[in-house]
Amino acid sequence: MATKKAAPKKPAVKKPAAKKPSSRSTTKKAATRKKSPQNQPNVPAFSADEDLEAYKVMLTIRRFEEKAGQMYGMGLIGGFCHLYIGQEAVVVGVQMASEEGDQMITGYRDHGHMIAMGLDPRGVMAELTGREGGLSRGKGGSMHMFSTEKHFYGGHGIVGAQVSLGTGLAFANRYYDNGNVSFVYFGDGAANQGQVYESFNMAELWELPVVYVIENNQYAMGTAISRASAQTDLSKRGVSFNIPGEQVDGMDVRAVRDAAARAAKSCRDGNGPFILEMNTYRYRGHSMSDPAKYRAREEVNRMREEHDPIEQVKARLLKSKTVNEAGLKEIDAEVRAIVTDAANFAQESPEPDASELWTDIIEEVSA
Ligand SMILES: Cc1ncc(C[n+]2csc(CCOP(=O)(O)OP(=O)(O)O)c2C)c(N)n1
Ligand SMILES: [Mg+2]
Repeated sequence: MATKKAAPKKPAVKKPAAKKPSSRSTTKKAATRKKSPQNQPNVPAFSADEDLEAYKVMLTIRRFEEKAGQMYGMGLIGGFCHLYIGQEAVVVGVQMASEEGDQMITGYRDHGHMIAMGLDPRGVMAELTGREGGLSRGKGGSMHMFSTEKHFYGGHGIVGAQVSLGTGLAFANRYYDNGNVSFVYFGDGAANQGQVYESFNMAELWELPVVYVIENNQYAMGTAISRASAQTDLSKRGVSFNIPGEQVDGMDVRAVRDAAARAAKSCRDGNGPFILEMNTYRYRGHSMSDPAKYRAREEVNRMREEHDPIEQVKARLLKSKTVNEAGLKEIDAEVRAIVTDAANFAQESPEPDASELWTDIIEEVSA
């Protein structure tokens, strides 16, 4: 299920004349680039259709993840499995602000990103079960899925690795002057990785069209951000590189789309990178093997009860009478059918043939 695009195929904004990264621009933008205000108080409203679309995609991600959790418990999924439950508004809001051709790259908590980008839930679930019908033909698993066709570049198990790779995607966009933006997602823990800052430096120096989306879910495995980070305002992490940053309520899909749209426009206007710190929360443990004993149950319950991204949209839909309770039940049934179908497909698809052990290892390039 694809999130409806908010904008036409290509950006209408006029881009500056092509300038290759190697041109060593000496124009400094810092003086002309205004620092964005923190925590936008006035979040632009969604239309009823936008709320409905956001609701359906977020619900699909949540139900998909719940199903993946169950299947893991039944032994149908092996290895690592990191669920995205609680963080749905981040990827759905960003996707609503993105345009055709924009790339996304993230870490291992990646199932929701693929569903939001319109990849078939069957392919995602079959990858989790390690079957031939999976997006990486059953050889990647939960953390290593790609679809270059849909501009999704993974799926990475090494914390922070996607940041330099995603900056490379932005380098290509700049080099080819194709108007595309690279959305690079990483966590609060990854934000302390050295390569993130090497990437920031190059991205600003070469004015690369990259939006760094920091999904601050407050924990890196069992470590709370305040225990691991000297600077917990992650929107400020680009200050010494002159990269503007903004803190965003990552539980409100409207705030996410608004911030992502402004950041992407800034990139397309030729202003270089942008940092968005999405304040969000994961309800489940770090991975399926984490009992999450490092935080109080009340903390999780409070987030679920007071800030749940899906409940917020649901309340708006009911208030505006866009749907009634019966309509919501219908949507839920529709979404459950998609997820059940994906789960069945993932169990019926055969395991990869043993000969597949020898394929996709080395890319043969003819001279
Ligand atoms: C280079 C590297 N170091 C350590 C790990 C082990 N590790 C896996 S996830 C993780 C925590 C990352 O937390 P965060 O960036 O906040 O992402 P989240 O899991 O919260 O989405 C760590 C330390 C790893 N995979 N790669
Ligand atoms: Mg985290």
